[in-house]
Amino acid sequence: MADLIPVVVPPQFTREGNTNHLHEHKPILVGRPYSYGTAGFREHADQLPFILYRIGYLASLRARTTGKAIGVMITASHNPEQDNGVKIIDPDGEMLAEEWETYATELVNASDEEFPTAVRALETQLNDPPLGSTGSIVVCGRDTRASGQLLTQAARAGATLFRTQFEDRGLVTTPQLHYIVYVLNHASFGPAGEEGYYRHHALTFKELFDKLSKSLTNYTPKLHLDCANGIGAQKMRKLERKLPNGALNIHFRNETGVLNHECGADIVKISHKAPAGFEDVPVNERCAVFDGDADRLVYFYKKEDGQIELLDGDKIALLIAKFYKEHLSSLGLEDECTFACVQTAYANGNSTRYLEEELGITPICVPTGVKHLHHEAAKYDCAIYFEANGHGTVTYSDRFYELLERSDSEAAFRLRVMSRLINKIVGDAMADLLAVELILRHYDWSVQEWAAMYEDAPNKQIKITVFDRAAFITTKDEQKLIQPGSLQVLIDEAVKRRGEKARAFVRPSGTENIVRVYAEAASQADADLLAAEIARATDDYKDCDSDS
Ligand code: 16G
Ligand code: MG
Repeated sequence: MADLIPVVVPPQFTREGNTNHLHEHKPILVGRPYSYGTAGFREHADQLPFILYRIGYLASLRARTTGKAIGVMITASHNPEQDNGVKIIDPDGEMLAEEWETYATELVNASDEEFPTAVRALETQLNDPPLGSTGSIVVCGRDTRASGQLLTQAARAGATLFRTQFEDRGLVTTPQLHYIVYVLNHASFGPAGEEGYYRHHALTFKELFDKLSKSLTNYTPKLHLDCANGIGAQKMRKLERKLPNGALNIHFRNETGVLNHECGADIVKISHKAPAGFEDVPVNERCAVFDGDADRLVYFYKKEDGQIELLDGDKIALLIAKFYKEHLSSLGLEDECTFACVQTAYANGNSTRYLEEELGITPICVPTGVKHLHHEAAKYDCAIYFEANGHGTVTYSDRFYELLERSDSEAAFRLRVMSRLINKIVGDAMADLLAVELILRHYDWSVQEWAAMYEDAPNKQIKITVFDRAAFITTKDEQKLIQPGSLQVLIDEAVKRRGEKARAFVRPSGTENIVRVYAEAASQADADLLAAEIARATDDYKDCDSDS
């Protein structure tokens, strides 16, 4: 039997209460067990030091097991400034493998007394991966939240418990850390580190930009960018400086105020309103919006009537899908190359219809959360995946790239460069923005022409706090409830009453103890009424318990 490794757990990191790095004792306020959800662990920052310590350790174990670089990203994305969170990035730049999510949940929920035993059990189960194996390293990054520094120290303490190398990369966007980890493990992909990220994206952008026509009638390089007062502001400025002169004229907004406060992709998508700080932006001008860690992108423009026209993740997906589909057709690669567009239940019904009817692409619907979309997309030679909320990218196989390399046509060149530009590792607001801008330039389209691809079906979302979200179980595509079955009957009846164009579903959130209601209908008034009716019905089930 493998030797047991002695574990010394610093007393400051406990389940019942912990002392932070300032030696203040903090009781753990969360009554429920912690769980590694779709976005890792997310809590009020005060709750997180002991979690970071344990996750730092788990990341080092993952690094030792794989002999590779593993990422630890400290962010709570679009949540308020006082929250924070952590997720682990696997060697291919992907989200943590599912069985390791279970280990993470177990380790974090172990009491102080149980923790050393849990660690030993895990080490034994994994055949005691060697200490300090070549290549194994934990690379940590954080967004601009004030708590990030303290939490990095906690991650370092956990990661170095068994002498694993730990590197603090400081302030980075979430996709930048994914890129850094990927390149550390795949040196041939591109230039390393944060500087390498800028070089790779700026050079690739220039390659395509140089080939596109400069005599444009409808596209203009002027763009207003809402940075959500987050990390995207400083990083996009760095990238912009490296772009060819005149390629983009970005007016940066919301760079240094309170993170995500009345701005950012989440608020614009959900409220359908322009972010704060955009009062003086003229109507019809193109505006783009990042979220707090710059892995989500949506666009909008202000209309004469004071409303905004939102171009969300679905519109971005369809713009990119159109570009890819047309290029693949012109190269005669439609049969040879498997191609798909992956969406979730939140994709607007009219985007799905446009994909099928206008572009001839059968959409694939998977559960919410980037990892589900990414895993599905990876099954194809080339796939575009986007959530309506703005997370998404294009993935492609080595074979796809080889097929393109066989041709020296302009179309093959454009697809090759576009594929390298978009961050195939993970959805990336900065890379997606560059891709969208080049595609608009290619078509010489104004933002209005892009918006006119299809009109969004009116829709409404409502959230309902429940006792136990695990009591709500859906089918795989999340469009129907399996449990409570009687609630699904009510939903079906309500949808039927609102006519042919109506659609609605209820699903438990993967990030909060709530369920979400989504409704679409022929008019906004109908969508609002349908959502309200289903919300009322759902409310009657809010005390359901998954055990009963
Ligand atoms: C997380 C997911 C996002 C998903 C959202 C859904 C990642 C990186 N993020 O933010 O993809 O749309 O959760 O939240 O996977 P919900 O389950 O609360 O609706
Ligand atoms: Mg985010």
